[in-house]
Amino acid sequence: MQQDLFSLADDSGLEAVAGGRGRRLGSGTVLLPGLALAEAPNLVAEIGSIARVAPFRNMLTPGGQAMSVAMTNCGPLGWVSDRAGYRYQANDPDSGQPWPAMPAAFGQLASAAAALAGFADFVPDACLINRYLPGARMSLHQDRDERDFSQPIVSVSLGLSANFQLAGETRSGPRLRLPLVHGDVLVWGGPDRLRFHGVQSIAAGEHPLTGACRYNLTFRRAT
Ligand SMILES: O=C(O)CCC(=O)C(=O)O
Ligand SMILES: [Mn+2]
Repeated sequence: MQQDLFSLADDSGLEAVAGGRGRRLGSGTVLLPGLALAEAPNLVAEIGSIARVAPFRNMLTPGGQAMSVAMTNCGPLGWVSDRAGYRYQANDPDSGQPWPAMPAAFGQLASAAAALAGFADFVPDACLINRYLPGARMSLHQDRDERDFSQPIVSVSLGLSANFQLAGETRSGPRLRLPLVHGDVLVWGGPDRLRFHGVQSIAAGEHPLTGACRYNLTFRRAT
């Protein structure tokens, strides 16, 4: 069963939160449409600087398949996947060097978004940067490699649009299909922290800021 949310206009029936800047999609899930819009050019420039030091790469799943989404990280810890499994580590496995520092603008945006969604004092120690070229997708999964599930996930969308899928705590239940566009920020935590989620195959297109690609920043508190 799939429920479509094509429009988040005021008549969508969703509860407005954060003084009208957010829409509640679940008891611990808040969409903040366009929250990152003003900062987006700076965020994309920072992604470019990070990728010059820690280039995007298609990591291997534990089963040995290359992921369609290319990834890099910034911050004290980075999420990695290879034949040994999923984990966070302080060094880029490709270079052996620490991940690039998290730009101040990244941390500030993540903390502000979490606070607007009702999660005070969120200080991320990891930012996974996903790069989706047209055709790339991320299958339904939970974010569960972090130590403390009382800390939310903050996800920032930049560039080409995506159809985000949001399920419950099982893969098989009803799914919400949520269009995420440039500048949107989605926060999930509390009772929704372990919701399954994924991204459908990105459609071809050109975005004025990112070209033929979508970036997603996922802020986590890993430790
Ligand atoms: O790209 C997205 O919107 C979601 C990414 C995600 O779920 C992840 O990196 O774990
Ligand atoms: Mn995820």
